[in-house]
Amino acid sequence: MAHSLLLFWRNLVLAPATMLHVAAILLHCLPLALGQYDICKSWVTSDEGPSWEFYACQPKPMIMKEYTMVKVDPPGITCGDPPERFCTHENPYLCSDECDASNSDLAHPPSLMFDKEEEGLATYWQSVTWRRYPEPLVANITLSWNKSIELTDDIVVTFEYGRPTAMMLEKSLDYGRTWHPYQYYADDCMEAFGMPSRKVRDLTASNANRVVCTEEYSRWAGSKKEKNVRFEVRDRFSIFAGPDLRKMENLYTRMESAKGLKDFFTLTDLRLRLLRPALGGTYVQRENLYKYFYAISNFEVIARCKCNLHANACNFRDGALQCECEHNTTGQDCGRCKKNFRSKSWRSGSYTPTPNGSPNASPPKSSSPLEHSAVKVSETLGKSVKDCECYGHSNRCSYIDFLNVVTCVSCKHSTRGQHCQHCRLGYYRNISAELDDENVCIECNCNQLGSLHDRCNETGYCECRKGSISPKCDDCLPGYHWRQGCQPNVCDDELLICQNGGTCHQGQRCICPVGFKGALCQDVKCDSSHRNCDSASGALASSFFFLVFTLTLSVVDI
Ligand SMILES: *[C@@H]1O[C@H](CO)[C@@H](O)[C@H](O)[C@H]1NC(C)=O
Ligand SMILES: *[C@@H]1O[C@H](CO)[C@@H](O)[C@H](O)[C@H]1NC(C)=O
Ligand SMILES: *[C@@H]1O[C@H](CO)[C@@H](O)[C@H](O)[C@H]1NC(C)=O
Ligand SMILES: *[C@@H]1O[C@H](CO)[C@@H](O)[C@H](O)[C@H]1NC(C)=O
Ligand SMILES: *[C@@H]1O[C@H](CO)[C@@H](O)[C@H](O)[C@H]1NC(C)=O
Ligand SMILES: [Ca+2]
Repeated sequence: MAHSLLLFWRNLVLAPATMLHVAAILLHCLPLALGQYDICKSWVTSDEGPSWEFYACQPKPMIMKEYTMVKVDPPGITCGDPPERFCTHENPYLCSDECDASNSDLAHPPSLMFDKEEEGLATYWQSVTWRRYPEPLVANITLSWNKSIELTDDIVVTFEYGRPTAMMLEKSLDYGRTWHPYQYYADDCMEAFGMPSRKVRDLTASNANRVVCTEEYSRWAGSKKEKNVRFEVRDRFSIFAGPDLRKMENLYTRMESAKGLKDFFTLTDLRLRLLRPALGGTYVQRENLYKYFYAISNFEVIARCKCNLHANACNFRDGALQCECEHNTTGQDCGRCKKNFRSKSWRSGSYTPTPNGSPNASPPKSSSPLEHSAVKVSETLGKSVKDCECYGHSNRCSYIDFLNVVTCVSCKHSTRGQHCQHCRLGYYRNISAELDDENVCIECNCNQLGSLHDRCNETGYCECRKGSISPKCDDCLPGYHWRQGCQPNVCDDELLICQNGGTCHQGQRCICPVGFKGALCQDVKCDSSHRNCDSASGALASSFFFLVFTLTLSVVDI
């Protein structure tokens, strides 16, 4: 068998001298074919004794219609309530068929899209007829798995009584919160969606995840002959894996480097938007609307649970599909490290290197209390690690395992960054100095009172508070004076002039002559020796207004 051969070869590598006492036990009795990624680990014996060997792994494809929740919109779109007659394009004047939701023999509920089809007897969901023409007859069929799944084969929707002349497939990656077009279908793509018609099998490596409109599944061919509408997963796979999908490792390698490609086949929900039913000809016959409706007998979705290459089994538990996670990972998609494992170090398993990939298991938490940040794995003298380039501002590097990078630690001379190549906050780059110069970073020196914070831009300019100006924000704009930062002037020589002979002191206040007060010395001061000054000034003011009033009146008179 393939798996025993492979294990034999592994042991050969592990223990070339003593392979005679080799014993290999497979935990999972699945055939381990090259590049199938269907076992997570195996128990191997070598010179050092028996131990587990771990591999990247994924569950087998499943018939996903068995696990889906379905919702059909709008309410009342399913036929039979009230009971309704319908006919077919083949027999347009023999409208004796009936849909009746209250009679199990004549009902066509949504569940009939997902049952097992018995030979020769199709069971199907059916919509109401187009009795409200010309209002469009539209329906949404939404399939939800409450789990990320990865398509492994074509989606095939089987229509009885003719395929729609316009529809689209949408998908969601976030449990139905957002939706994205997946494929458009029409007998005339340009007319229905303003898109050119394409065939998926004409796509190439550079546009394998393009969303297209196709006319292949919408033309009228007699309702009995061509019933299926496809979302072509295999055609897209074969761009990389070759015809017959023999070189799946090429596809997997490609998915490893192009995340968009992998995500293209991943979804949590699907929505079929039926936009116009089969017409059976070019025009809608308004006098016989009983022959226009949708009927779907099967909705086939073959996919595997997305388990991030950390599980080879996926089971229906607690109302949802769940990955049976290995490699010390957990979660519905094995998207986290188990408790007591360093969760920051979680990584998806990878298909590469072929044939068995890398498990990228979650490493155990170190017992040292300093280690819980999961940052430092190894610390070495700068010169001894090839990638430890710090431009002379440090001679030590750390390896951050979850990012897989080497980074300088304790950068001196006010530098920071993976290679100490940036200036710390509050410093800016000295353009006349090289990166390895001690003077490469200059302090911003922003005036604390005049600036918003102590950071500056690349030319050393600080960000000033209202009223302050200059590179360090230590000067004031006209109309402001410095007093613990720039304050708006109370008086000046232009607009806020001190009156009645007062003088402006540093923009802060008017120094008023005896007998006057107010911010601009505009008021007469009243003291005990001027008893009547309030009423006097009051009288003065009223006579002034009287004067203005009479002047205005006389202007009006003229
Ligand atoms: C079908 O779903 C789309 C969004 O995907 C929505 O805009 C539209 O209103 C829905 N139609 C019906 C009939 O519910
Ligand atoms: C979806 O799955 C989660 C956990 O896997 C479960 O807690 C939740 O109840 C499920 N939601 C529905 C609507 O079934
Ligand atoms: C998971 O953790 C257990 C216990 O610490 C350890 O024995 C095992 O090797 C770990 N598995 C992997 C794949 O790291
Ligand atoms: C900028 O670098 C040059 C060259 O090392 C140095 O002479 C100069 O003093 C530096 N400027 C500041 C403001 O530190
Ligand atoms: C820095 O800020 C000053 C003042 O706002 C501006 O004139 C200068 O162009 C800025 N320099 C850069 C590199 O953004
Ligand atoms: Ca069926």
